[in-house]
Amino acid sequence: MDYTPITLHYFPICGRGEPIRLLLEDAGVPYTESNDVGAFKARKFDFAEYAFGQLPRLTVTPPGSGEPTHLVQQGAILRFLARVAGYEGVSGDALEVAKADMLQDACEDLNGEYVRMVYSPQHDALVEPFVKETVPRYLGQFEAFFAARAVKDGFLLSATTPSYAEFHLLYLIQALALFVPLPALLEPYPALAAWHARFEAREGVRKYLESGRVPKQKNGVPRGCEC
Ligand SMILES: N[C@@H](CCC(=O)N[C@@H](CS)C(=O)NCC(=O)O)C(=O)O
Repeated sequence: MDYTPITLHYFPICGRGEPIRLLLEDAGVPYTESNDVGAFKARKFDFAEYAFGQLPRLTVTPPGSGEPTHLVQQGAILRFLARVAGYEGVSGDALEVAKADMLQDACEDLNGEYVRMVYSPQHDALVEPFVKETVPRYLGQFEAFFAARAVKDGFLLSATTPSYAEFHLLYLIQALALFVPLPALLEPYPALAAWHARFEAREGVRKYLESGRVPKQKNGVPRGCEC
């Protein structure tokens, strides 16, 4: 990949940084990470550095220029990496790519519901409906989405390589598992469970998950903590 050196700027948690880390790790792309929250807070209104005042940010170096470029917005960063690291499926057909975009937007909807629950001061009252209604609704949809597209042995767009959106879903399953532990979380969803097992067995993903480098906290609140 020609855009090195690459730096991921994010909080020292999983959150929106984790799908990006997972894709970089799966691709074997070297990157460094900066968790300098102080620098972000001091400069977040510098729109040349943080176009929309938020993290994650991926700083990449276009080939031949030597001038770093700052990319923001999780979905845009993932799509950029998909293009340059070969995660757009076999055909690159617009309708095929749209399947990944559909999954990404559905993941974004689930992430919105998850984040509202986990960060809410009313969290204790929101957990039960989240677990009993929200989680089965989304996971049932993902199951049908995968089953209808014959994601039997491989991934959404390819037998061998996940789409960028599947890294988002992988992270969300890890986050949901804080509330409904695996394997029970995926037991009612055989296509999703098989996909998840295949995904976690991928060499780069497995090495990363076993590396001790995965942030201890899923989110920026104690209930998003695994320890
Ligand atoms: N739409 C943005 C949302 C980014 C976002 O919500 N960032 C949060 C952390 S996950 C943030 O930077 N919060 C600190 C702040 O807004 O000052 C994306 O997808 O990247």
